Amino acid sequence: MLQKINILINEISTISVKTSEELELFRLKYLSKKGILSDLFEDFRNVPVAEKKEVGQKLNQLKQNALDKYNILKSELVLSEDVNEGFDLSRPAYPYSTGSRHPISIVRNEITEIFSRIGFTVSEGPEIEDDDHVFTKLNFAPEHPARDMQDTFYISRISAEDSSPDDILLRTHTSSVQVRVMQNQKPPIRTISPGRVFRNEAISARAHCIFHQVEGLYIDENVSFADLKQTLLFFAREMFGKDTKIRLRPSYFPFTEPSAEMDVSCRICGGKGCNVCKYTGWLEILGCGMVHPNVLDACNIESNKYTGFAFGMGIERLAMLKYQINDLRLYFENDIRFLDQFKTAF
Ligand code: 2U9
Repeated sequence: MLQKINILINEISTISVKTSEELELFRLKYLSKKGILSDLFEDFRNVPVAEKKEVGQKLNQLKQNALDKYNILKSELVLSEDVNEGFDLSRPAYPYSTGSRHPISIVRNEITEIFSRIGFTVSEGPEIEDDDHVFTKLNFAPEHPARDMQDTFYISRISAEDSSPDDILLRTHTSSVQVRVMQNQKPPIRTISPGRVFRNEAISARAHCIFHQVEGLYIDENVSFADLKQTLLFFAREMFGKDTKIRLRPSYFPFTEPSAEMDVSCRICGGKGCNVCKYTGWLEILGCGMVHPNVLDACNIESNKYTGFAFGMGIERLAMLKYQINDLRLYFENDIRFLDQFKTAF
C-alpha cells in the first residue's frame, strides 16, 4: 500500500488542468466519496497494526497533497478565466474606418486625368499674387470692378483709389499661373492649372469666398476656335458620357476674344428637361475663348505668330452636378456624414 500511495503522490504533483471540466474530473477521481482516497481509507482498516503508523502518515500526506493540488488548480483556472472574461478571441477584428477623398479632389483628379490624355501638363503657382499677374497682364482695365476691394481680398494695397502692379492679393482665378507659364516658356504651350481661388463674397449655399478652378491654355501657331470646340467636346464626353452634347453661347471676358460659355446636355433627363437643368435640357459648366492678343503681347508671346484658346471651370459646380450637392458650404465643413458618402469614389 505504501508503494501505491507514493505513486499517487507523484502522479498528483504532475497534474494540470485547462478547463473547469478537467478540474471536476480531478475532484471526482481523487477526492469524492467514490474516489481513490476514499477507497484507500477503506483499505487502511485492513493494514496490520505494525504498519498503521507509517501508512497512516503517508495516506494523510496524500490526502493533504490532493486537497492542496485541487485548490491550486482551482485558483489558477479562475485567474486564467478572468483574463479572457468578456473577450471572444475567435471574433473577427473591427474593420479600420478608412478616410475618403474629398469630392473636390475626386473631380479635380478626373478633370486633370482627362486633359493629360490629350497632352496637357499641370502647372501650379502661388495663391498670394500681385495685381500684375491676376489683372493687368490678363487685359483687365484699370477701373475694372473685379479689382475693387468688394470683390478681391487684398493683402497690401498701395492705394485704395488706383490699382498698382505692386498690390498684393489673393488670386481670384488660376489664370495668373498661366500668365507665369507664358512668361517662362515658348509655345507650344498646353497646360491646365487646378487650384484654390479667393473672392470677397458673403458665404451662402450658392457662393463662397474660397473655391476651386481648373483653367486651361493652349498656345501654338494656327490654333483655332474649332480646336477649342473639339477639345471641349472631348472633355465633356469623357466627363459626362459618350452621348453628351455641347453648345457654346457668346459671352465676354477681358482675357479672351471671342468668348463663350459652354453648356452640356443634362445627363439627368438626357436633354428633355428636369428640375436640375431648370427644364432647359442644358447645364452651364465652363467659360472659354480665344486668348486676347493683348494677353499674348503682355506675356511676350508674338500675337501675330501665335494664337491660343483658354477655358476655365469651377470644380465645385462640376462636383455639384455630378453628386447632386445643393449647398456650397458642405465642401468646407468637413462633416463626416457628408465626406463618408464619397468612400467608394477615387
Ligand atoms: C490666360 C488667358 C486666358 C481662362 C478662362 C474662363 C473663360 C471662365 C470661369 C468659369 C467659372 C471662372 O470658376 S469660374 O468662375 N472662367 O469663364 N476662364 S476663359 O482664360 C485664360 C486663362 C489664362 C493666360
